[in-house]
Amino acid sequence: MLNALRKQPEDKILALMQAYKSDPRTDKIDLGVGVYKDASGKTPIMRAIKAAEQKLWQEEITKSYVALAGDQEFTTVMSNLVLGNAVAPQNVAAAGTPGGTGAVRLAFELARMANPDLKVFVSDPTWPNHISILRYLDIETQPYRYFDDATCGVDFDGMMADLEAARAGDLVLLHGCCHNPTGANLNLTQWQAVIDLLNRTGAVPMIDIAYQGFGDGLDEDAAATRLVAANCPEVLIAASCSKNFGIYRERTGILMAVAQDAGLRAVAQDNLNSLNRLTYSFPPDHGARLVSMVLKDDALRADWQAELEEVRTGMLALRQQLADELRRLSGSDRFGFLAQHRGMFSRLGVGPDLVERLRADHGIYMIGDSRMNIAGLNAQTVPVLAQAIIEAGA
Ligand code: PLP
Ligand code: TYF
Repeated sequence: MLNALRKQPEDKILALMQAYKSDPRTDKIDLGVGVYKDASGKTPIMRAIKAAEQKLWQEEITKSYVALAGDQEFTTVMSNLVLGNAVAPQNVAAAGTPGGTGAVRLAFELARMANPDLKVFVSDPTWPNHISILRYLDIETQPYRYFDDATCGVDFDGMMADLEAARAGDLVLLHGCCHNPTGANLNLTQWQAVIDLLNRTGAVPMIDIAYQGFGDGLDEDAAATRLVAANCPEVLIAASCSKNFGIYRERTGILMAVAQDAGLRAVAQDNLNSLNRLTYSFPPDHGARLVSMVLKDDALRADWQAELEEVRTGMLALRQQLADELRRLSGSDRFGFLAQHRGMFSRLGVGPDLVERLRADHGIYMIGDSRMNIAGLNAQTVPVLAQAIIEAGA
């Protein structure tokens, strides 16, 4: 049987992570995989998470199964964190998942259970794993224009024109904030126009929010998701706790399905429970429990928010420094978009040859589409990167 298997296409981001690891140069710079790193290059365990973990170790008295949808407390605190009071809690079905990836997969499977002819509209470009999962599930995908190469901002007219083709029963996948891989985001006026279009066509929005707190702040980054949830009859929301709680390997995420009434919510909840059971029975609990403990304890929550804020403003400062440095070296403002982009990533907007020269000649690793992880920089390496970008011919 095993001899019938074929090698699978690799994930370019994870492949680059390996290539970086095996590069012997000591002055190499990793702007690849989307993991937050502090100025010393480490991915710290957040203080509040460490404190919650200690408390949990002391207080936890059983590791027995929890529930198919995971711990109720986790789903409650997370729907508060993401949705605020945008929708009535009795209309929200939710299930814990292994990471945001698990939630994305669950969302696609749920939508396909409802509509076997499902089509999913995805931004061009989007997180490559969206495409890989959709392809694996044999779900039709329809890219919509998103990134404007000329301005390195959003091609909003192109996006709206392409989304006109969406129909009832289709899903339109949107990044809640901090678009991966481009860093370019819609403003709230544009979000409202997308909502109007969705309501006119009957297509259902699906929001992937993996970087809440990395852009403009916790509430600011959730504002678009809340606007959609409050104004569309239905929405699927896949949220990840990997980045904003720094618990990548604990595999902590959630899928929420906002329904029009409690009856539809109950059916959605039953299907989410069932899909979890069919896939892995129970979602992981450790990370979810830490998140609940942090969000429910005033002191831990305040400390978490303070540390997250340091992470966020640190990345903003690096963006500004890089934009300033490139303005100085290039004598133009054509890299000004770097300071406008939000989140961990920016697409630099240069070709693959230049990306390859940065890697080969300077040991600077970014994804082939010129996505760079801003958190891979520090105040000392920003000028090195800026110089290399100009030297490489940008
Ligand atoms: N969605 C987006 C847009 C992402 O960038 C990521 C990256 O990690 C995820 C989902 C999933 O994250 P995880 O499964 O690690 O929680
Ligand atoms: O885009 C990134 O770099 C992060 C991490 O299959 C990641 O989202 C990358 C690929 C993948 C899972 C996570």
